Amino acid sequence: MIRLFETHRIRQQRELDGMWEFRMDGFEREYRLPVPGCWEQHPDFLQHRGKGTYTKKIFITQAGNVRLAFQGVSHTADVFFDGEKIAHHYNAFTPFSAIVGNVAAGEHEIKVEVDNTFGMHSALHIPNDYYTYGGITRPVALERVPDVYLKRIEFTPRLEKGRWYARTEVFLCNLSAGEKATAVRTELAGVKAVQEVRIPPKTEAAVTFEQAFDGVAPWSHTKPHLYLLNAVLSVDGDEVDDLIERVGFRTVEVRGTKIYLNGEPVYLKGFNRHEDYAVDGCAVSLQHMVQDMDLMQDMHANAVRTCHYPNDDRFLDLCDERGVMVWEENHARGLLLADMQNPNFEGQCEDCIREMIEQHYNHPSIVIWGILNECASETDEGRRMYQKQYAQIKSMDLSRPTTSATCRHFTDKCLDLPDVASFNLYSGWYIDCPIKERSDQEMDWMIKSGAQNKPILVSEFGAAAIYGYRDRSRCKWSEERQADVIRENLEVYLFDDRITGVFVWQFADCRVTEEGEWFATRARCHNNKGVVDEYRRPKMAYDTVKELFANHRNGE
Ligand code: ADA
Repeated sequence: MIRLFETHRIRQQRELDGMWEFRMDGFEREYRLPVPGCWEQHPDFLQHRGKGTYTKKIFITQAGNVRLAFQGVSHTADVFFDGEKIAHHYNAFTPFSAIVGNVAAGEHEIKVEVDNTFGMHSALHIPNDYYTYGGITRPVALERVPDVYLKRIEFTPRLEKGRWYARTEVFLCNLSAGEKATAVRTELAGVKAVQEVRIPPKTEAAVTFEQAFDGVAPWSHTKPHLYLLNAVLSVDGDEVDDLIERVGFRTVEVRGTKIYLNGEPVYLKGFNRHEDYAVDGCAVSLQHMVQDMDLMQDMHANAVRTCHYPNDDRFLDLCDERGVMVWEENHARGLLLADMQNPNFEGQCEDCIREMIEQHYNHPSIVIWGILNECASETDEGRRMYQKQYAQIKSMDLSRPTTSATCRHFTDKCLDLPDVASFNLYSGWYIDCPIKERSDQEMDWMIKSGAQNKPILVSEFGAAAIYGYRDRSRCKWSEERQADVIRENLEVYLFDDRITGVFVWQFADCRVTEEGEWFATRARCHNNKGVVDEYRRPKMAYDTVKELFANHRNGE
């Protein structure tokens, strides 16, 4: 399943989830592996870094244009159709697609060469405090598209004098060699419209609808009302394609030191969540996504940060349905300037931001775009790159604020750039210091250094505990100590008026890479700061967060 709602009624689409043939470079035998899935789930590849090839035979019943849509391949994919290369894509966490024109009816072969190796070719997937898995890790769909098809939709709602309006942009593509006369019809919340457009050969076009919507219920974290936006494309009078999006009427604004949703100030309280589950790896199943959502909401969270990369559309669909506000960020964690000076870095970040926003623009739950977690924001060269990435986001989406989580304490040079300032601080774990005093120091400095009159979020804080390790001494790594540290931090952050949100690091334990830096020193080669372990077994801190989040603003 690609999305939690049907995206087409006219377009023929089938999902290619299931068993694919597989071979791993350097291994003799052949395998059959599940897609979506990580190859690390197979006992031969438990922590294999290399190149593997997936193949699948498909049968096309009606000749025409075939579109293959990949929601995520970790971390680099080269896609071949009947032996011809049709796509290359870097980054496990953003979707991509490819179209093969005029495919004859009959049997065909899809081949995907997958690479999860580290090296200069990969500036974002590097040895890190999370694991880079290998495989076709998110769903794949095969579609039959006409010569002119609907590429995507951008829905931008706004509230003016108590009345809802929206700009709907429908992007379409003409694959043919001839100009096409088309009509795009939209329907949303009972409001219908149609526009005609002639598209020259081999080009793309967009049609824009500006409309008012009366009687619609807004989307909010307390009442997440959703609507299906249906676009239908006709060519020469025949309905040939369609695309359905699910949207919400909501606005996000920064005014002074607060974040406003539909004109009301909101406080974000939630978790950092890696896409990583004990037996799934990063190919987290829908069942496990739902379990994560149920557990976070049981702890009265109303927000989640997709640390440190764009997430699976299905998880974001769940956030839309449940009213969980999302800080989604591009793919980067803890890159030093030397890492950011990898010649591939800026291009790979630019691609990631573009794909993230184009794919996720319509999720009402996404309320903030983040970039470059704990990267080199203390350097002039780093600042240039932060500036460029914020500018790229603003060129694509003016409807959401921006932020970035810094750990460049007292040295950050980029705090004036984003709309919201955010900091990661591990008082009581990495640094033994009075929490209130240290967070005052942090914010006083941030406010003097660019973050004045901006909302401030605590994007990370927490402590580690080994699940099941209980110790009355409440020593480090015991569940007791983790619960104490989280309590002491929340008792400061939840009640500091200068802070407009907190994200516990982290929701669940996650696997880390053994190669490289100090991550190998992490017990079990996991980041053990989850309030649940990788099997979602709650530690004592689970009830601590539940108690403190529930008591904050009546758990709203
Ligand atoms: C950093 C980083 C997280 C994680 C955390 C930790 O703040 O942003 O990804 O590595 O530290 O557990 O130390």
